[in-house]
Amino acid sequence: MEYFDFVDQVKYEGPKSKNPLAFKFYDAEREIYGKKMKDHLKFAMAWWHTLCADGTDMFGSGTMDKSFGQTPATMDHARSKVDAGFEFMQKLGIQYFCFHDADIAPEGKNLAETNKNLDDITDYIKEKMDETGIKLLWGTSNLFTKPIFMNGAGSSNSADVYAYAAAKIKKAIDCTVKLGGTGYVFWGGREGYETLLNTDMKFEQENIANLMHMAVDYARSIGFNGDFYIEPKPQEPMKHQYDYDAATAIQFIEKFGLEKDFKLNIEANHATLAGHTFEHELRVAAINNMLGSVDANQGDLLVGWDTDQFPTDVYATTLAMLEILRAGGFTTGGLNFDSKSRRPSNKPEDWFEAFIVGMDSFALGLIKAVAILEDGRLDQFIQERYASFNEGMGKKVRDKATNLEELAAYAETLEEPLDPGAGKQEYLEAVVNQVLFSN
Ligand code: XLS
Ligand code: CA
Ligand code: CA
Repeated sequence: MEYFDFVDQVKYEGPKSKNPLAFKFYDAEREIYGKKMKDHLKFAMAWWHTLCADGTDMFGSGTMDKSFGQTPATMDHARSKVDAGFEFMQKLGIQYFCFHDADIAPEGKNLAETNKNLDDITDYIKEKMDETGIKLLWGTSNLFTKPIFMNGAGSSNSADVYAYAAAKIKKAIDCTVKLGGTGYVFWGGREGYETLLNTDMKFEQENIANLMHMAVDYARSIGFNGDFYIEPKPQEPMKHQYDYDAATAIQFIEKFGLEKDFKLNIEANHATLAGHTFEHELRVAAINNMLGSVDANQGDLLVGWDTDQFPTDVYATTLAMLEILRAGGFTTGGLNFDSKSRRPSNKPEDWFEAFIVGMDSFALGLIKAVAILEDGRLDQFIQERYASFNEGMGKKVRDKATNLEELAAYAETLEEPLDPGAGKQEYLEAVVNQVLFSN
């Protein structure tokens, strides 16, 4: 059965095309900066937003029909989502997907039945993967929706809930390995707390880290050689999160000795919720060798919650791609559209158009980031800005070959006032605008 019969294959038609169901900038096979566009960008479809989310919000029920002709929460529905999902990815030329266990199969009456559903659906997904060549980017377990996780999963006060979470993680790792995934994500939505009055913070954090160590040991024992990722996010849904932003998550990873196996999955909207830019979070990850994968979306800067919009801001995608290129590009990771069409964008055409603008915005970001690197003025400015560390006392500092007494004696020989040099932010912003808009 064909679910999206209004479109055959979404093709690249170039910047002048007015066809809403064509790419204007994403030209998958185009070589740029040493690789094909599709290999730089490694786009992935998020199972949850694309095939499950129906537009429900705090104030209203669903606006989108995602039953795909079947009764929701049945195995027939799960299979029809697989069919619809693979048709969707093929028509858009998307080569990867990401999932939570709960997105792909309905819950059974107990763990054993749920696991059986997961076995059956992953058999079916695997068939489709073999048929189409589409691959799994990463898998994860949903440890936040069920009421038992109300106090957290790895950070739960209940040892039984902790064991249940471990069972879910074990099975989600099995599914990820079975489908050849290159990443496994921990997004700790409920791994935080509401009030310190009821919380042993130190114990909770140690328990989360232990669970991660056990997950690594198990996954390695069954042949997983991909990366684990922590996905930082502040506040939502818990008030205080243990994985607030990239710097906090890196501190956690290093404190608990997880750095050999873990990197970060950076999400644009989570960066802005933490009061950072997307490029800031990418840079913090990159300079710590922790840039693993990216959840590509954008938030609404006028509201304070996680709106998971499709990325359309080319300035932001350009600065993000600049960070990703400077870090050497993706290895195990990619760009997962953790994005949903707006609640009133409720027709299947809208879902295609949402992906098209997201993919085009990142393609433009890639093209413009390469242009910034080739232009060279930004890199050159930064090099010159720190040039005083290339000789004399500056070089001694760089080489860690001096001490406080020597620096103090040197400082007394300097003519005051000192001039550290202008930051020239406006000039640099003008350079970026020129690269963005000059052709
Ligand atoms: C929620 C997160 C979640 C993770 C995977 O805000 O973005 O969807 O990506 O659990
Ligand atoms: Ca995410
Ligand atoms: Ca999000």
